[in-house]
Amino acid sequence: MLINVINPNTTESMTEKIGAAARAVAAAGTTVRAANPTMGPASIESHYDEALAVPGLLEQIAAGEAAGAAGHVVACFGDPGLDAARELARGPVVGIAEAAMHTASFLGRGFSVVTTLGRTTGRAWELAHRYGMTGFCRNVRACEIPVLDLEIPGSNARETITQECKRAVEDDGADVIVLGCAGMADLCRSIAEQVGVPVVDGVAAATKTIESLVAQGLATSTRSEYAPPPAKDYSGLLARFTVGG
Ligand code: 2AL
Repeated sequence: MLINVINPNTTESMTEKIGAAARAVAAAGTTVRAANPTMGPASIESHYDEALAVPGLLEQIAAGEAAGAAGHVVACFGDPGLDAARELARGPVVGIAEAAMHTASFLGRGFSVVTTLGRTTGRAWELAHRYGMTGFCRNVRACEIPVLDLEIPGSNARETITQECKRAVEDDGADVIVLGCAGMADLCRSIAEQVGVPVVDGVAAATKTIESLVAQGLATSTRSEYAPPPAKDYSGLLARFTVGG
């Protein structure tokens, strides 16, 4: 099966990291297409970034569909464009925040999210509410690390994030840690070793969730809200997003 794993920002080094995290857990028969948009923000850490990342993300959903993808992963912790992606795709679409939170809920009574900037914590809480996870989500903690700092070799991001995870265990009573950014995927194992509780990377969790849904023959319901969008013209810079043209 082909899984389309989309980094919705345009930073290729992060896309490579995300692809490696997905391939590390993928089954023998799974091929991962790791891609990012050619237009949009270099990282997603504001509502403005998130809104403007969505058109490029939807183009990559369409490209994955054309390549025959059985399912899609939206690999940004704000789960941007998830509903729109579900309207476009035939197979299932899973966001890394929803996959990570659900996976964490299987592993303990409560989890804390450890993320990048404080300004992204409101979105993470909003997603916890949406996914029915407030009974499990003990806290959302920020490290005040900008997303692109995770791409700087030799930065002290790993140490800062590890310390925040330790505080989450001690101060929040978290049984499980959820990493709050796709750019943290490569740090998951080493942080888990140092923190001593399960640490969930959403890229791995979402990739395995897609494999599971596809293996069960399950795809998004098209009964109502997630039916394909109605045909209509789009104009100006968005003319190529015209539906049914
Ligand atoms: C993210 C993420 O996963 N990718 C990105 O560009 N921003 N999330 C975050 N909380 O900063």
